[in-house]
Amino acid sequence: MTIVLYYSPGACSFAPHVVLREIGEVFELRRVSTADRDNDSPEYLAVNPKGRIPALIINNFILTENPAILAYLGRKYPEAMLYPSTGKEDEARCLELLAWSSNTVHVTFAQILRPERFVLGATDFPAVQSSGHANFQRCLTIIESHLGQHTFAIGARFSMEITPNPSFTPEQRLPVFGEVLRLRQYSAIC
Ligand SMILES: N[C@@H](CCC(=O)N[C@@H](CS)C(=O)NCC(=O)O)C(=O)O
Repeated sequence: MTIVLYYSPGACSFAPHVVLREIGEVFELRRVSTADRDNDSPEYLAVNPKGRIPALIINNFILTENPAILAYLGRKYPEAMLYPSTGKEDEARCLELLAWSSNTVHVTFAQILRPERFVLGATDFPAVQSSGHANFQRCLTIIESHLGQHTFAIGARFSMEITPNPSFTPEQRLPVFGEVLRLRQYSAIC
């Protein structure tokens, strides 16, 4: 089995990176720096034509999009107990959180860090960025109200639902204390 994770420092590839380490399989990290626009290179576009990080290759199977990557790894390695592969409400709840992290929370960071994705003129960038900050605060309020009562995002142990975004690194204020404590051990990776 060969496993390769394409990552960029500080990017949302942090989530599958943590999950792969939790799983304990040997894997290769390939750095594709979004800051240096390595993700626009022909070599990387041949892996992921969308030009986004992360991408995972297991043997010859290439997979992109964090919710898909995380759910796939969770199902493939049930012994790591990071994902409830039950086909029931707990799995639906997990997928709900993974999807929301990717399609809503992550987008607030894109507004702040990549405003050119949303408007063409640089004069409008500050407005997009302000909106991104406000949207992220709204996400934090939702996280607080829905998850703040619990030690972990789902169930009674560390799992993958809270990892899909670099906003969820230990440096950030987060109410899900168990997850934050566990993630602290990964403060040296990104
Ligand atoms: N929907 C994708 C989003 C991936 C994404 O946008 N990743 C960022 C890094 S956190 C990226 O590749 N940015 C490069 C760019 O914007 O050019 C997912 O959930 O995996």
